[in-house]
Amino acid sequence: MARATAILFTILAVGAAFAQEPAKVSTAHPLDPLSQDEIRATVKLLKDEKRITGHTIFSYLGLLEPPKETVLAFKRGDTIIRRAKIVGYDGRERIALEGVVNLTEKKVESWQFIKGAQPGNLGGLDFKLTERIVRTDPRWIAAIKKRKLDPVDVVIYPMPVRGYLDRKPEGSRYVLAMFGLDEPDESADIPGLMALVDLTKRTVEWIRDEPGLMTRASYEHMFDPEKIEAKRPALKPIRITQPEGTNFEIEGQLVRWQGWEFRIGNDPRTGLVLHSVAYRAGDKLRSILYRGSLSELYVPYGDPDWFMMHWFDAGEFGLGSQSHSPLKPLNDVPENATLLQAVTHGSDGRPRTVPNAIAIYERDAGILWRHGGESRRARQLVVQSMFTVGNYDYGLNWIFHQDGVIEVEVELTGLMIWKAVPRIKDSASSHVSGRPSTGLLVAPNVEAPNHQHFFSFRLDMDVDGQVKNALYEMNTAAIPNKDGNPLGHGFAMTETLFKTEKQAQRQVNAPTARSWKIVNPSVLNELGQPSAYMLMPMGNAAPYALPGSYLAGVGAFANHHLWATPYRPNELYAAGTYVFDGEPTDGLAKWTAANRSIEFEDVVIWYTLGVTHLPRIEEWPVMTVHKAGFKLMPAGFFSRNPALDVPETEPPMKDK
Ligand SMILES: [Cu+2]
Repeated sequence: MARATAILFTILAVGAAFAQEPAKVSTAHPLDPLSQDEIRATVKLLKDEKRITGHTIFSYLGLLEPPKETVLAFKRGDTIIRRAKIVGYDGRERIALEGVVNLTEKKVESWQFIKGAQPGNLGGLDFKLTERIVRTDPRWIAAIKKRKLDPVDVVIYPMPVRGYLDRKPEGSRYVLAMFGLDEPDESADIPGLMALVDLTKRTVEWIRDEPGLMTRASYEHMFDPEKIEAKRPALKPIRITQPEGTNFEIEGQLVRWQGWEFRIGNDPRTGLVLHSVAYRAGDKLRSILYRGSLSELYVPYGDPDWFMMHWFDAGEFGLGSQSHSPLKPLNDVPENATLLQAVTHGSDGRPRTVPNAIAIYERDAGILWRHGGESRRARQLVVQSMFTVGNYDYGLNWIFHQDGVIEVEVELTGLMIWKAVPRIKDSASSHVSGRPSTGLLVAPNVEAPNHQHFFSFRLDMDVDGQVKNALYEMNTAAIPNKDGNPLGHGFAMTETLFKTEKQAQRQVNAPTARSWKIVNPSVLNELGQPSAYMLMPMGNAAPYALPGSYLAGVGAFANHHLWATPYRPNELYAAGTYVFDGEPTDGLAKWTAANRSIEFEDVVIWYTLGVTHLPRIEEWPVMTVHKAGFKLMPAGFFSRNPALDVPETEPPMKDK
């Protein structure tokens, strides 16, 4: 079993909103993340009112964003009502709770216990509890001794059940416990042995004890920062400095650059959030994206023996709280980066500061445009953050271009999870035999299994205004001969309006150059075309969980690349609020069952970006970064190339 899994469950909860600059009334905004003081005040109020006890674990403690109308109507200096949203778990009563605290009026506005719901992001609770329950179970002790092992040497890996169980008593929190050895120099899985643990009743419900050959894998070939030798001579430096200063301005959470204006936020669950993304043309600020964020990150594994190995990294491990990883200057980010800290919460409800949590920097981006001898150099603005979730590291970058393009990029790096296998070499024929492969041997006795990563992005598009956006699909195909294409070379693009949620559940399709467009028909450009932004897919992947399988249900959002919903402020997480036990109470599949209208509504689009990861030996013992992403591109928003006015790059002043 994967050693990294233990890390997943033992990560100390650190907490992420950005630290506010010294309080200036003028820059305060309703979308500012909660400050340290606000987090403290929330918990103090809950304690004073005896709503929480020492057994309360905070799964989520962050800003409850004000209603959209309030934000849109906000003017500097207006009174701001601040609210905190809480999702927690009472570790003694073992029940989920949800609440809202009005920090301005110092009162609890709502408080309820959610029977049957199982929050994630509980710090080490599941791990610690599983340890205690399993280690005292006589059946488990007997099974270990039967294998001539000492229970003290055995490590326990609790895995979420993810809907694997046909039925379970309502309210019980379950984990599947797997077992292994973790010695200083080697590691092993204990195949055939598994326990289903009821954390609520604190019992081992069953033990599965089947024969299996234990294989040991040496740590010799594993990633170990201590053993990395820098054998190459250090490279002569490339200096990336901006002696005349940056071209962007930061004011509180507001960033301005090359016509772009947006606010930086942070969600304890989904990490970096961009708010109110707009483009300034003269004195007119044109809205594009009201709110853009990740909504879930789902990682299913393809090894049939590892039926429990699937993760929901946002809902379970808090990308903006316990998984938020500080950026390392000069390595994660270039020399000219501005680094911001973030404030978030720990599972104990205390505020935590993540240093260097978000980087903002300009970078050279090659040629912007060119014809003949006339050309311009492109500059981009990158907003970067990283998350470490167990064995994996993810980058999330929002990249602003000078031509109105917003690029969303994810970076995948870190360590591949691995399992111990008997073989120490692969034969050359294994690549030509047609034998299906569910993983790759990456070191003697070490196999990295096939898996996938599905990022769901929630994009609340407000193209030139909040309401009456419409979603179209564009497909390109050959024109039939009979339709005026007698020579057979003609092709045409067709736009299709989606009127309902179900019509808008779509897949990428390279042969028809499929893309989607969010159109505001009430705003026209100089040529009479409606203002629009298109979502341009790049690479993508489809999930392999068979229809009807337990995993296809819990990972339903990955079944479509595109979803669309009418804006609802509380519909934030594609896989649902409660992903831990695979029985979400909400999420895209459930909301869209109502098949609501999305025609000329305040449309929210959801894009599933998938990566099918078939391990390569060159990704061992640590993966070089793999990038994936998509673009939001203006398509009628402007009346010509908006980057036409970018000036030619001149030599720096001192070189003249
Ligand atoms: Cu991967």
